[in-house]
Amino acid sequence: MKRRDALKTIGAGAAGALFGACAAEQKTKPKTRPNIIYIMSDDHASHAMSCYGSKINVTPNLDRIANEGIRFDNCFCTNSICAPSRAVILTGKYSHLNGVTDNIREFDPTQQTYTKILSENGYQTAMIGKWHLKSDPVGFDYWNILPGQGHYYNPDMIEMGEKKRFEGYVTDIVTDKAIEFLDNCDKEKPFCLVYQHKAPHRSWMPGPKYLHMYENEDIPAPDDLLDDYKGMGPAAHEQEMTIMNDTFQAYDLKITPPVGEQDERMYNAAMNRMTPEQRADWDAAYEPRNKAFHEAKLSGDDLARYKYQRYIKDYLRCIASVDENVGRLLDYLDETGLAENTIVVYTSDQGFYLGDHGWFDKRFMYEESLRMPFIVRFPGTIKPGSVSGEIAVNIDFAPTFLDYAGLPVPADMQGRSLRPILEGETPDDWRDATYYHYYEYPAWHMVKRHYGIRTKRYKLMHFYYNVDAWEFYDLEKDPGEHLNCYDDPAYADVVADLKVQLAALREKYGDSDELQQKFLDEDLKRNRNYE
Ligand code: SGN
Ligand code: CA
Repeated sequence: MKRRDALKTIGAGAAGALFGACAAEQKTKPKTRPNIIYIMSDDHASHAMSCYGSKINVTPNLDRIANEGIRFDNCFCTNSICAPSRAVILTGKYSHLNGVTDNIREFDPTQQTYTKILSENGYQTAMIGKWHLKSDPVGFDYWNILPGQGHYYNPDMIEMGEKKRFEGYVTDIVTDKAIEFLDNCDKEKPFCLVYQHKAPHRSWMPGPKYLHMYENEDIPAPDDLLDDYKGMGPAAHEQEMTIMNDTFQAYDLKITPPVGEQDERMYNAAMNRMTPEQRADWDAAYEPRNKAFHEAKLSGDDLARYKYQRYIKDYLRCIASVDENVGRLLDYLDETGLAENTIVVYTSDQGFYLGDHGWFDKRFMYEESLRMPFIVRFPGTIKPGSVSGEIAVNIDFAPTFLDYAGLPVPADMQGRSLRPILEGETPDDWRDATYYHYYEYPAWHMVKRHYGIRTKRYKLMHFYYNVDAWEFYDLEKDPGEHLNCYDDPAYADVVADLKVQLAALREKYGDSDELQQKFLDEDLKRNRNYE
């Protein structure tokens, strides 16, 4: 007999006794619902994590999560940019439905989010670190956020509406606050902690401990660092995100003096936050490098290779702090015994270019920025060392957390719980393709508006607005996406089939030409202020 039927037959009095027994059991074993710690960094590409086979750095603490849990090799975002990805994750819905298509639109805080649902159902919820959704966080019992993009040194934080400045390095401070929350939370109730780093976002300012890391080393560069985009479409040619031409010399690469008014202003704004001691340590690291640079008088490809080194070393130094601090949090969970009943996730809001195609930044549906790192640990439930190649999407995160909290997934969330995959059983009807749509153009880096489909093997994209260009890549033969085969007759059938699948996905998720035109019209009317 099912439990529900048993309750019917034994009558109200007996049922009351049964529930009483449950309550008594609850007292001795109060917490069966798991805690959730959602760790997200900003712009951390999976090819800069050793558990994903990085050729350029090691991340021993992040690797602990993957080794003791599961690593997803095909986790993708739906719109590779910061605020949009965060809005998708909170709502479980695509940008065209949650309203945050770009970094300019504000998140409507009245809409449903998974943390609101958890909070309404007995979870203590907290949001600490980078938020970036303009409106104040809602659905969190406690929040303490970095305003906007946040600062690396001596950051301001807004704690439940009150702004304060903290001395130190942002990654350390955000972790201190996360651990403080864990220390102070009610041990009788489950919690969901959303702990989000600013690093390694531009302008890649390393913390004091890592200023000299990689000093006398050369970091391997990707083969296509000097890409000429010959086999690619117009959008790849017309972007503004090459390390060579689109980084600011002082602000990004720390090569002084600044070049131009904007570089000077942004560099000074970042540097002027430092204390004299922090500044002295910084100068001791960068001044000798800059002296050598000016003496070397590099140009052409040599200059591009040099700029890559300056860029990637600072990016990786920022990641070293993230890795160290996540390790500190994992140690805390071990020491307090919390590790056992806590789901720990590590991801990034999107991927990033690490000199691939000569680029930094993200936005494109090409692999490096489409892919998100996604690793999850839940002792006793997820088999250590698991790896999944299934297509996971950031719309799935909210349903997954609700599922583990024992709550129904609202029908209007568009993702699906990853729980069966986490536990080693992929449902037969799991998706075999994902849909993508990027909107922020014209804007920083000038990546044209586009949407597309990615299956396990192929990718088809359509760039629109001031261009009408299709690109198709066979990822098995061309994983680096250098040869657009859209017009290759050998792929005509595959392309035709992908177009049908793409139309079906647009329909399924409620996207359309009319809707994208509506967003475009609104965007063009707005006085754009890039953020
Ligand atoms: C800033 C950066 C851009 C970056 C956007 C969005 N410029 O505007 O390079 O693309 O953030 O990044 S900066 O010179 O001000 O650093 S996102 O991760 O927030 O989407
Ligand atoms: Ca980001």
